[in-house]
Amino acid sequence: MTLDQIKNPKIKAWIEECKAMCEPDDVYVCDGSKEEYDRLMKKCVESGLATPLAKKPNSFLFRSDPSDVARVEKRTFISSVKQDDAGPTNNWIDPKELKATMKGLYKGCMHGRTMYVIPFCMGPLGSPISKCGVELTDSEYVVLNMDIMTRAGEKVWQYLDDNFVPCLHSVGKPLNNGAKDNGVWACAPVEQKYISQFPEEHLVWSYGSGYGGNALLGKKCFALRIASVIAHEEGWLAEHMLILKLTNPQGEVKYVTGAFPSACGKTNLAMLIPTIPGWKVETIGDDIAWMKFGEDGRLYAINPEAGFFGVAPGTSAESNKNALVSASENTIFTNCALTEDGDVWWEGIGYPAKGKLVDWKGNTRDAFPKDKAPKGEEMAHPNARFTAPAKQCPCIAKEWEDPKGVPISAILFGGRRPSTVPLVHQARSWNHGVFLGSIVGSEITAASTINAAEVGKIRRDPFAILPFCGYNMGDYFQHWINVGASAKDQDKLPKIFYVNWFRKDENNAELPGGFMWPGYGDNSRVLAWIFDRCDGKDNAVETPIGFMPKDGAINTDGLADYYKKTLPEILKVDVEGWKKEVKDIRENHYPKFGSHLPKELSACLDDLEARLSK
Ligand code: GTP
Ligand code: SPV
Ligand code: MN
Repeated sequence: MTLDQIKNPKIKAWIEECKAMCEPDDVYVCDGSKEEYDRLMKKCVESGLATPLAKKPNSFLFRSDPSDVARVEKRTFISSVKQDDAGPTNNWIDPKELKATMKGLYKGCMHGRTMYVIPFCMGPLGSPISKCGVELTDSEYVVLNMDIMTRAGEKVWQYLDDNFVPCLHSVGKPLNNGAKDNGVWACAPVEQKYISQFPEEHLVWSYGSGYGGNALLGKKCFALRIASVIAHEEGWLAEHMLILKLTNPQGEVKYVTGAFPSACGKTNLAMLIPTIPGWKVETIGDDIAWMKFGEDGRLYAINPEAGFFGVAPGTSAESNKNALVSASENTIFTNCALTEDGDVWWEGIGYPAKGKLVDWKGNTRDAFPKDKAPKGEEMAHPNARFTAPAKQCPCIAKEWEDPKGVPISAILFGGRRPSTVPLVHQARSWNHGVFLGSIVGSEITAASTINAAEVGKIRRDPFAILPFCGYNMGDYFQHWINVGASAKDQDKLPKIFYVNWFRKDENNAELPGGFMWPGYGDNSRVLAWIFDRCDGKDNAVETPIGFMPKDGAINTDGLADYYKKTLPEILKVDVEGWKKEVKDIRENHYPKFGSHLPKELSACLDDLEARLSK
């Protein structure tokens, strides 16, 4: 198809307008075929940007620029007409001003490049919950990744209508006077990067970055920032959540979603291999969930994506075998290290590298004697990623593309909290669950900052959606409360839990990585408790913070002795720690939301404080 053949006048006019502004050498409408994928990948290989991997069929390694290795939250904007609508947690610029600035940057920015038109659908084709968009980009890397991460190409046109979400992207590096990239990753300097959402128009403009969520605009920009706005308008939920299918030894099934901040374990939990016999976990999605009530009054979730853009470091046969298998062919690797025999390597892959490696910056270095490199000298960037088709996942659930979605029984919140927050506790009610979501905090990871010095500091990341909420976070809290209240049958609402796999005791040398809980496959022990809670099983005690496992209710069969010893510690209420938590929420967190903070949440905070003082 050519630009002239696009039937929808609104889509065509928008593309023409962007073309006139960006001035590409040519415009190419993507059909999403394998032939097209191979051709564009060949172009990347020939230019020196991509390296084919001898050890992995149809797989390629890209290295980005050191200034372009993760999302850039400081350069991400919610450009609503009123600043109050962006709220206290988002960067805001007046849309008129931001558009003027960005138009200046976009003017002629695609010189020497092709503008690719990518029609794409978020969610299974034909699902009533799915939504379509069109991304315009001057990056072949983006086209290739979007091809894996979304349903893209010819087949999408029949679902595209005037409600499409327009997504404009440029790497921000025009090639004037015959200049070439020469295999160097194209992007603009940090101060020129803009990842902009215009919520009233359901519009995305991204400039200057070619990496991940900054550039694959179907993902965080559309499926979270814009979709959260649409969900607010329409009464549903667009969330930074994995979706998993959990089957107990009796063959009974429950579906669970979980919101953990970036690089805090969603992909791992979604693909977990249980260490307790008889239980099974299968994957529906690993990063984003769209949830709507079904006719039967239950909340149904779909995964709007078609692939995984997963964190590579830490992924090993032991920690996440299913992710490794998913990424064993037809995969794009970004910022991993390259081995002499044509494979990828990263810290925590589970075996030491041999001989020489080309690190993520392109330098050839001797492998470190151990699996781990000193901080700052990693062979793979800490936010190195694999882009793999979801259908290649060995544990993908058969219903993962079911257009009606899957009914959710439990919603988990979590993050990296080295102290205070126990392994698991359950909310007393929906609104108490919204309270737990609103206070989520976590250590900052390399996925959310390009500034290594910030990694490890704790920040509040409500609902794990802090960088992805397209409107005022206080109104978002209220929306969650309203969604609960709107349920036809309150008993059918999912139960809400707060989990923490990341408690630490640095003084205990026995503990690998200092973690008091083994995590990964052993998280199935907690999932099993949650499963039974959803059935109302008598396996809990009430505490000041919510319901927690009764003595012996967490299965510890086969757990190493040192974890059996730390378990009581991570299953008790740290009253002093929680009192500090209350103080911090009261003084530093909740005041940010001013009059937008729902009264139900201040009531939960008062209630928690009173219970802790009893
Ligand atoms: P995004 O894609 O950025 O949204 O990340 P994510 O939430 O999907 O995180 P992911 O599952 O990719 O995990 C990120 C890092 O955390 C990896 O290095 C994992 O090895 C590590 N990790 C995941 N689960 C656990 C766990 O249960 N315990 C510990 N200690 N580490 C974990
Ligand atoms: C995250 O940071 O939460 C990711 C990676 O899932 S990115 O797509 O780059 O946002
Ligand atoms: Mn994510």
